Amino acid sequence: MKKIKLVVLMLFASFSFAQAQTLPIDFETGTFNITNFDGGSLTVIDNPQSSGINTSKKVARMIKNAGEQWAGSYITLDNSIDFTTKKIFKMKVFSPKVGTKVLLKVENPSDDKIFYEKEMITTLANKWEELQFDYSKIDITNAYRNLVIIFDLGTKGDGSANFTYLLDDILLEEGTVIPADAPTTAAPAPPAYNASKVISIFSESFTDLDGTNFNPYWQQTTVGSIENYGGNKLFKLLNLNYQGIELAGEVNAASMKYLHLDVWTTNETKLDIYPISRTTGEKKASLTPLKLNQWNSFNIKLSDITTQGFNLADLFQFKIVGAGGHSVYIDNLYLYDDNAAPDTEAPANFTATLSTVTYNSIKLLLKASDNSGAVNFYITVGATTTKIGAASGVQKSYEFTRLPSSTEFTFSITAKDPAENSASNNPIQIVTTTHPAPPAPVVSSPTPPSRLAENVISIFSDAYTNVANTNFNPWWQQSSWFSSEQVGGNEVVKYENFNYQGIEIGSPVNASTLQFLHIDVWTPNETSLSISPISKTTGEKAFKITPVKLNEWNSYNIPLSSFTIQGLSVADIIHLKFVGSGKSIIYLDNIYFYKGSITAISDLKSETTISYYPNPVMNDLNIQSVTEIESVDVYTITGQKIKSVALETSTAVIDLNDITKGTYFVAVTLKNGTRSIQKIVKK
Ligand SMILES: [Ca+2]
Ligand SMILES: [Ca+2]
Ligand SMILES: [Ca+2]
Ligand SMILES: [Ca+2]
Repeated sequence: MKKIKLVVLMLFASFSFAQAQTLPIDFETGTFNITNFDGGSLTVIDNPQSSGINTSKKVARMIKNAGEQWAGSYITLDNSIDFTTKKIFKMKVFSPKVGTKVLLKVENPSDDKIFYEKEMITTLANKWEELQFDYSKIDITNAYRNLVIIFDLGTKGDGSANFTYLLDDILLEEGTVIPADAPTTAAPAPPAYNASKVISIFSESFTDLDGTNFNPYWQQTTVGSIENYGGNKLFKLLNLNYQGIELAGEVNAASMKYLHLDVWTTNETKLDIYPISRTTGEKKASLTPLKLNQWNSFNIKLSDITTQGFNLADLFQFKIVGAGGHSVYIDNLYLYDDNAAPDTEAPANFTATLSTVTYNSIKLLLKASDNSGAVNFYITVGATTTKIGAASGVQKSYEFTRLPSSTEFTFSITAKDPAENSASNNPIQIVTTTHPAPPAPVVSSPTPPSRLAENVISIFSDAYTNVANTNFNPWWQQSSWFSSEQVGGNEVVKYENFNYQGIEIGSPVNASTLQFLHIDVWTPNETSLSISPISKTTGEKAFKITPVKLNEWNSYNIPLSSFTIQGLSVADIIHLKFVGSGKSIIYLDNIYFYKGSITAISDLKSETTISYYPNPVMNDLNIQSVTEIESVDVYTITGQKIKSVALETSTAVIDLNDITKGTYFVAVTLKNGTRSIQKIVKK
């Protein structure tokens, strides 16, 4: 707004000094210290429009005459306004038209550069309405005494009925500003229910579940918030496309019959709510018809949802979906059973049995039936009790994981219905001992040879500089548990409960000038392991590194040609993926791409002097080396080892008579630890 110089104002001002005033101002008694400026004229008159929300006797009338577009008036109060706790201005206004701009400004009486202002717009024509001005951001270290009022700032008045406005009841309140689209009344009060017959998520009429997150970030455009308007809490969804609600844990709602919610909206055209179960996902319930500007109370029959295959016993989220861009207010979101009779019947047929035990997990099977439709199991082990919900008559399995090995556990299990009626055979005790832990590596993996920096790109190794910012445990929905451990003073990566695992390399790897992917693997129980580099452009290609020798380090040098021959580009490797047979343990170390012919300058001579002939080969393959050969292994193109010969000579003759025509890799391991791999063709 254009700044109004107090000095200028004084020239045009007319004064009517009298009794000083403080907030609230209702204009009923006394006179007011009013200053009009630049065409504004504020006078106290008998209420000419006694109706609606203002039937008081006296009001103030502002006539905006021809003058400046900022024409208005101010009231000088007795003292500075106290904004320490109350920061919402309210003022009743009667305007001849919808969309009248109403500016309420406070100013320091001696320095007009110190001010705060808010402008609101009328929503009614020729009716009293209360406007709210949010002063929550005002700098309360300043003093403000003048209350400035300007109607239709930016438009010059003409003194006509079109520029005549009434105002009254200027007051300051605590709380928050209630937006124009908010409910004008409270939602209908829910009936009273027995505690076991209601599960309340959001309502002041019941005890709500603890820990619900009403505004989780699910990439929505919605601005979700809990608002408190005049002591009534509402769940507000502004600019709604969709909104999630996350319960603190699984809720057993199997005994509930209805889902209730109250909805208020000024503009939403389509609204759906989805209960979400941990095991069976989401099911939709449409909220129709949706009437605008009034409370819509919905009671959704849960059997309509459960018959679609929805498990109410592990309800854990809700999703609310709108047409897009509208505002919705929700209150009284709860599940209930409309049968008022208290449940006095205890759960029957309660069984608890041991399912599977491993070195670190114990799985229990639980089952009971109850007339309510729901049963809760309480498993106490040591000082901890875990509550598990189930539907009546449905077997529930529960697994305790990450337990110490070779340890005895005593589980004391009780079954109760939601009304806390106890099964007659409570508690059932199960005593069991976890199995001994599988072997773990005690010696470090083989130390990789020193290599020139340009010949190696390392993902994980203590020997080379690794690619920065690699994520060894991205969430790819795997069952695997990741940890990093020290083995013989050397860091290794451990995946336990391993089914598959991704590694997201910190930046894309261009291995097109390199020849091998090296990896060291130690496992007590995995017998089928494949590794897949994943290229940004060409996807993933697998190579099976079998057989894995158990309880020792296995070193693999996988020719990159075994991936490129399948169509993989090694110029943009972004991830590595490992796939096992499930629930195994693997330790990985020294994961790197390298160029094999040069390990270091000093190794140049020895390695390049290994020769293979003839190639292509019919029967015998001759291998000659200047240093002693330890072993020769023959692999298929997919990495399956089909031949292994242990030697202690510098020449070898490998009989390839018995293998079928095709391409193979021959890996020579020298006594000095270096390894060379050659592609050969069998005719
Ligand atoms: Ca009044
Ligand atoms: Ca409420
Ligand atoms: Ca019962
Ligand atoms: Ca290491």
